[in-house]
Amino acid sequence: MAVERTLTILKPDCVRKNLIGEVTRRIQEAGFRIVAMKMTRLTKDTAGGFYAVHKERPFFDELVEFMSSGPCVPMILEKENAIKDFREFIGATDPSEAEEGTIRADFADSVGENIIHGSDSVENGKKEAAYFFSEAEVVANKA
Ligand code: RTP
Ligand code: MG
Repeated sequence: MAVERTLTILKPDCVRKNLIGEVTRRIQEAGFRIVAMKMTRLTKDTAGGFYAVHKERPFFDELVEFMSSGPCVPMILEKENAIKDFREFIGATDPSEAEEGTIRADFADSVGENIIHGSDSVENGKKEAAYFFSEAEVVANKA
């Protein structure tokens, strides 16, 4: 299996609930290597740009409002089969449908406020990683 990178965001509800440590611990325990990480607060423009694919969806404004409501923690993670494995690890978008033991099943309150993001394809993972991190900020790229 190929080594892939995925972009995750510990969303503002994860930060507000003081779950940065617990979720990061689980990410590492599951074998994902953190190769870039920062804390930042998205503006409405940055949040809207990140989720631009959902621009026409009825929940878009709510999503932008939520994602810009407080600090969040984007990370680039590396692992064999990272994209699919991470989506399984975080669970379904709606926490009531997420498998037991997944991040969203354990910590998320609703489909709108669901703790964590995971890229849905290798290609989108690359775009999303570049949206948050410069090449120099990716530690695995440094000598
Ligand atoms: P994400 O992109 O954040 O990893 O989530 P996802 O792939 O599981 O779900 P996606 O369809 O890409 O939706 C992006 C985010 O929009 C919010 N959402 N709200 N109120 C709603 O019905 C609704 N549907 C989606 C969630 O925060 C979701 O993670
Ligand atoms: Mg998505």
